[in-house]
Amino acid sequence: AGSLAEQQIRTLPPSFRWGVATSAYQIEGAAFEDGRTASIWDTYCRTPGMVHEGDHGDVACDHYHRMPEDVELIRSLGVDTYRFSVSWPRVQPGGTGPVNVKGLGFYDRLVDELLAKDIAPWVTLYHWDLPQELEDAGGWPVRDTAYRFADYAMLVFDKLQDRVREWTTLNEPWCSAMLGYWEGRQAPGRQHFPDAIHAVHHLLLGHGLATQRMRAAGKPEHEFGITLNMGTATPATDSIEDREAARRADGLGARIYLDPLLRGQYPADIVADLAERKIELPIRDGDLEIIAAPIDVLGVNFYSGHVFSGRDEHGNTRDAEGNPVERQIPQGKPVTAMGWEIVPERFTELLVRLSKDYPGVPMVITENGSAFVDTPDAEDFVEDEGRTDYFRTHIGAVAAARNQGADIRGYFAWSLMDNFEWSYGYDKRFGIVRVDYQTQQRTPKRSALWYRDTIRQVRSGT
Ligand code: GBH
Repeated sequence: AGSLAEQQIRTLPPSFRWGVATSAYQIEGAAFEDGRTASIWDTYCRTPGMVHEGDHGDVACDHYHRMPEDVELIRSLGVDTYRFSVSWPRVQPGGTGPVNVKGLGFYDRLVDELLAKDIAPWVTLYHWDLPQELEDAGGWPVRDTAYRFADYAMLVFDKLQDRVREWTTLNEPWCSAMLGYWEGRQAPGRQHFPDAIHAVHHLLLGHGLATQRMRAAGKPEHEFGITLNMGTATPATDSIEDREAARRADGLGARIYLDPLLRGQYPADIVADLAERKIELPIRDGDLEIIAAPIDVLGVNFYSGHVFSGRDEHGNTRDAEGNPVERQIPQGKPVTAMGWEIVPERFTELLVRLSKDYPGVPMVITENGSAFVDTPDAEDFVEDEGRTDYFRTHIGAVAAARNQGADIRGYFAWSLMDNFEWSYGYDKRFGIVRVDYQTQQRTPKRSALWYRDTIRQVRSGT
């Protein structure tokens, strides 16, 4: 029998794809070796007060020097695919000009190492590490950055396309735009809403330009896509202001990306909201056709879902600047160490909704996972029951969505190992493998063993 989640998981087909995911700045270290230049994250980490305890990615998991061992670790987990990102300033220092042969050589060796162990490489071209020089020239709010990104993408594609089938352009453009240029909680730490909206368009344009060029240079078997982070936005009550708050949260969180990518136009309600604030998307003729270049797979990163109210604590529907209120209302559910509520049923809801609103695009869960305060134990912090439960219920939720008609082809656990958790530094641990940062020793946690056994069971149909 087993739990409901376990029963759901057993309905996944033997062909379902299983992986683990990481990103360059979070694990590589070797921040200034072999010609790599600074990214906006190197700069942000050195800005006092931005990152927990002044942590940075100079060493991180030292993966750059331990890559072969780490690939062996991946193999031992029994996954068939490894999702990693390429560091732009490593491959093209400064973000323009010729390729840095040594930097690109690292990914060349990584791909060979993976293939030698029968693990498919899944490349993400941009996981937030913009070369600092491009930020100095204006960053994502300026149009030129989109063209620079497409040039960089081609440098990587030319070298690896003979061995890499799966290509993701961007990881979570919402984070790059909104956390980077509006909330300032991520690099480059700017706080200007119109800049963030310009960044949205140029990120999408960069995705489209890169996708078109890679598609033209590639083979039919290549698959191209983008990864979006999405949750759910539920109105707290049936009131008009709560429903409006949820609509806006979903609009700026999901539809402003999904609609241009998959329907060729920005959502009219959000364009109207922006116009009311005198903000315009910097669209030029032909941009929407480029952005809507066909994709083969939509990457979905899910962590939590939220309930929204359109009123603040005092009952006001407008904030001090006159903008409509959008307040998240905690539901009293258990939370992870990030404070994010654990709501696997929302994951099913999101995936089923995507399959209905944007039919015809296969989905892959490119990230899902959790940080927990791993409790010390005889095995040294590896008895991570909370994380294991999170995986069980969320993979069950994916299977449930599949059974309701969502076309989901695979799942990646975030993350292979504990790593640099952005503004939270090394304080928050998402790994299924523990990293002792003093010794760089890797130890699989209980969740890793559970994941390995689950994959084995699904593959064998037992
Ligand atoms: C991902 O981003 C990243 O791709 C990855 O690099 C990172 O390590 C991982 O997640 C873990 O954080 O404050 O309750 O509203 C996740 C981005 C953005 C997740 C916003 C949750 C809202 C939570 N996220 N978010 S809440």
